[in-house]
Amino acid sequence: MRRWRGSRLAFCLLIALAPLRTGSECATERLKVKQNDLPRTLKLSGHVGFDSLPDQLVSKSVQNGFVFNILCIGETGLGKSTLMDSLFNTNFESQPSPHSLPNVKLKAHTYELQESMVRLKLTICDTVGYGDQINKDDSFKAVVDYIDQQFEQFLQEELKIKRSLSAYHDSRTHICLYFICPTGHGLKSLDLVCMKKLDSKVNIIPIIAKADTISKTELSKFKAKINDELRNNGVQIYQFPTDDESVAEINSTMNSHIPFAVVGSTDFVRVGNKTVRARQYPWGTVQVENEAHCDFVKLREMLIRTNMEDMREKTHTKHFELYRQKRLEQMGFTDVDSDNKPVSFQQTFEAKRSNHLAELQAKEDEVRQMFVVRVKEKEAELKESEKDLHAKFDKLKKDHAEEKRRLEESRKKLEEEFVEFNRRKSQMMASHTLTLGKSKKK
Ligand SMILES: Nc1nc2c(ncn2[C@@H]2O[C@H](COP(=O)(O)OP(=O)(O)OP(=O)(O)O)[C@@H](O)[C@H]2O)c(=O)[nH]1
Ligand SMILES: [Mg+2]
Repeated sequence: MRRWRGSRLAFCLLIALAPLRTGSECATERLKVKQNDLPRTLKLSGHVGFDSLPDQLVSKSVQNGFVFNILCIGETGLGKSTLMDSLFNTNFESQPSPHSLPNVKLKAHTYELQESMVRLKLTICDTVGYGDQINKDDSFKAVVDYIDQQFEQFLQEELKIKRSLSAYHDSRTHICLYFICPTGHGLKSLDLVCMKKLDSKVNIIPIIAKADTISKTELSKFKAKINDELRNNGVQIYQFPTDDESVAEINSTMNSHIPFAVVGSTDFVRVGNKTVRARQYPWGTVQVENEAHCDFVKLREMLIRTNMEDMREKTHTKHFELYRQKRLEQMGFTDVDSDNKPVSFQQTFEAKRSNHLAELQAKEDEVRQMFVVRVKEKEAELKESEKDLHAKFDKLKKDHAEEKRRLEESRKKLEEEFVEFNRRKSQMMASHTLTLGKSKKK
């Protein structure tokens, strides 16, 4: 069950309840909790009952169930699925990925788990094809996009007028387990680039996968090297919180064990009179839950038993808050104006709205202006073609008249020639008759 953060919770409850109380009706004295004031212990004449608030919260939370989302990033075959099976002591029946994918994809599966009375909706998201490409420059992009997509979905739900956040399946990534290849030589550039891109978006816990393949002395040097490289490259990894005294000591000890060197297995071996999850080799057995063999128990303790709620809380208050801030700024919302004076959401909205309307009006004017210009251009074009047509028509008319005149002239000429011909013909005929008459007389 949840741990209650005693004094902080009491303080919050007192603040939350203060406005609900009215002086005269109340048997207890009025609560005035100011900043830096210590909460007053009430002198009650009888039992009021708000000390049951924590129980009410627990019962409501248990009723609603919990959501936890894990993102496993690691090269193909590094033991991601086996570790998840080992952590939740079940078999998620995952399929191995091929090595030949052209790019990285993310595959998420949601499972409903129950332990005692507590229900957990667990989503495990796996990278598929991570580290398999020759050019790994863009390998981190699919992961960044996935995380942003989950934030965006939540933000869109939050921004709705009718929100249903209680029924909404929150798929934001609460923890990213980054599986490091047990090379003993430090981090690969892909590891550093990816973790650097993600550290402001998600809680990262780096883990050394298949830690049974590395010797004890090599392992401590490897851990130190990884931590140096993370520090030198400014990669912020998740730190278990130390502000709650009930877990401060264990958490600060565990922070010094990061990156956890883990071993996973789906096999069970009989050791003494117990059956344990283990990997068996010709020379011996590596027990997953044996703290002398690996850090699996430490990881499970930190991830599931002690800090699950902190990871959920940090995802909302730190990473989502940052995403939300950036997105709202992108949308043009701000808390202060150019003179650093506070502006309300409504003012920003009104300003944006009138800006938007002015932009729309300007666009409309521009389109109208463009339309008028186009119409004028078209009109001028039409007038020009009309003029051309008229000119063409006049020319054709002229040509036609000229042709007609020429034909008329030729006709007249022909007629004259015909008349002349006829005249000559009759002349000829007359002279021929005269000649014949004379010869007969002889
Ligand atoms: N030596 C060793 N082998 C392991 C460990 N964990 C898993 N394996 C083995 O590594 C192989 C791949 O394990 P998976 O859990 O399928 O790895 P994965 O990262 O989920 O693989 P993909 O999903 O295909 O990318 C299997 O043969 C496992 O038995 C480990 O801690 N140590
Ligand atoms: Mg797998």
